[in-house]
Amino acid sequence: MLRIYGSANSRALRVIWMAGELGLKYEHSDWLPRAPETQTPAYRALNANGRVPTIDDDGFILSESMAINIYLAQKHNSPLWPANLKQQALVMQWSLWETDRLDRQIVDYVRHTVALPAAERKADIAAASWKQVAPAFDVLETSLTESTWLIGEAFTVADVNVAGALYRALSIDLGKWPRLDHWMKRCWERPAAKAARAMRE
Ligand SMILES: N[C@@H](CCC(=O)N[C@@H](CS)C(=O)NCC(=O)O)C(=O)O
Repeated sequence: MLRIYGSANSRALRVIWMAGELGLKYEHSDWLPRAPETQTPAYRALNANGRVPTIDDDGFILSESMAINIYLAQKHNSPLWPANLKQQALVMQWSLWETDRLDRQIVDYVRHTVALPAAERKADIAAASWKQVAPAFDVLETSLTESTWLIGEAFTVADVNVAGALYRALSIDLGKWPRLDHWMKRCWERPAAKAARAMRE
């Protein structure tokens, strides 16, 4: 049996979305980041970082949301994991790119503009993160002029991983990036995405 550790209100959101895309049944340890359960020796034995998400797939323990989604899609022979080696490499490229260029930056930007109580927001953090977010959005916009989805004409793990990580961008006006905006809407309108999102909102 698959168990997902981590609340939809965390980076586990993208894993829950992927489980939905694959139609997987799973048990859920619905824990928020830094919840006491994530700090126990038992959980640290699964994820030494004490972070979520982690999965336990019949005893196989895996952390890192991007790696989890790639593993699950491969394991279940999903068309979301392309058959072609070069397209597989592009899934890796986009997943690693997002982790490097946007994953923390988008969270910082949204937290310090709207999500945190006004008194806790820091304008310098918002400005510094936007300086990285905006060019990354430009990169996505350019890529999406060349293809319908991130990798050609089929929806793949790359779309789940990048759009899933951009959940916070759903609250940003993306009018300056129309293709990114349209792609985000197409990704987040998928039934599995909507179901995952509903667990958070
Ligand atoms: N790169 C990791 C990041 C995991 C991560 O930072 N998770 C956050 C919640 S979204 C967490 O558990 N934070 C707790 C902490 O920082 O102690 C992934 O994508 O899975």
